[in-house]
Amino acid sequence: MTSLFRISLVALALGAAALVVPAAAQDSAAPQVKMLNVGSNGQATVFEPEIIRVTPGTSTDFIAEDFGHDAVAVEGLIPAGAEAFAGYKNADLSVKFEAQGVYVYECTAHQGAGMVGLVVVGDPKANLDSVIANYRSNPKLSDKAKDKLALLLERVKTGS
Ligand SMILES: [Cu+2]
Repeated sequence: MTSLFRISLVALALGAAALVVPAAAQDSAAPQVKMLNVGSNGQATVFEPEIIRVTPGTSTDFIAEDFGHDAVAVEGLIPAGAEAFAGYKNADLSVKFEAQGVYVYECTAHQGAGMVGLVVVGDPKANLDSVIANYRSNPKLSDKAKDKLALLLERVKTGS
């Protein structure tokens, strides 16, 4: 069996499984971001997905799949009036997002290597321009984190 064929079979099986999951079970599952040493794309120390989009009032789980990571909101790069969140290293974290807009967050240990992510709650336009205008001058973020944010914010801006 070729690997391509095998992948197709797995995709078929997953597709079939998704069809039989009751809607209620899907609704009760909080959106998840995994904290990983290596992402599925081979990238080291990443949040996966790097951008997660949720509706206001949704709890999102940050899962400490691998050791050594945390998820901490970056001051000045979250919606005005939003509550900053900060998880502990090696611990799962659940955050209920209310204020609309873009939340930039980092892994304290690895933001120097570019381990940052975005949560987009509802309409990103609430603060997207402000985040784009301010992230480069943030004194806390490394150049690698800023370069990663440039890519992620462009994706949010273009809706991709
Ligand atoms: Cu990390």
